[in-house]
Amino acid sequence: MKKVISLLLVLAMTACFAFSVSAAATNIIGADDSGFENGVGAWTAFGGTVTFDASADTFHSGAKSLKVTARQYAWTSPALNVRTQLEAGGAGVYTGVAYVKLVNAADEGQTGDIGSTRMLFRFSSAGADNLGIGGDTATPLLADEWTQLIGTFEITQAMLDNGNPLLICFDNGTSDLYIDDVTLYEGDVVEELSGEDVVAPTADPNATKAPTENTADFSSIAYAVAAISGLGALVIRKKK
Ligand SMILES: [Ca+2]
Repeated sequence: MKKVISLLLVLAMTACFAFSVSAAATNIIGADDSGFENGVGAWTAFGGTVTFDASADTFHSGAKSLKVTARQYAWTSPALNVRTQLEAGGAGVYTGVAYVKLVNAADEGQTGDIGSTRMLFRFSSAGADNLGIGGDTATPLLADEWTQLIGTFEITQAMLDNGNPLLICFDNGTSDLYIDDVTLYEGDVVEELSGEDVVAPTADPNATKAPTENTADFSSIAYAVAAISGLGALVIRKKK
């Protein structure tokens, strides 16, 4: 009987251990597009003219981040079309993470258009389906710390069906920004990743793309400011 109890205890402990170890969340954005170690990747300008390039000035991980300057409007920013990844994952909840830092300390302490930067997932060329994650007027960005923007948003089948670009971009304010480690996950992994030092996967060292300066507009998409519906938005400061 003792042996049976011992065996049951071992089995129970094994089961507890198995359940306590969950698979790490998998970033579905490519390494080059997440970490900017080999240039700007597939990011293009959206909503006006903007200059951006991989920069070694500062970084959240690796050796470079994306430096964004000369933003024409508050909504003008580099944008990454993640339609392919979202179509593959299907309708449902996703979690987005990015790290943002102000280039100029003079922009600190301001709220509204300069102080707040959302990681905005923009789905419609008419601006009707925008989901905002992260920064708000109560949490202005800083120049000496990376701020983690993290939150969930829900992709509907209608968004997948309408054929419009599904863009990640950064909204609000014309301040210059550093951006790094932009990552995207299927499901709600906010609890798992909040406060964690989320970094981009290691880029393929053989995929050497020359850094390029991109000042082109993102096609001719008409932009209209529309209602933002943020879901589970969180902003976390990280010293770096
Ligand atoms: Ca980086």
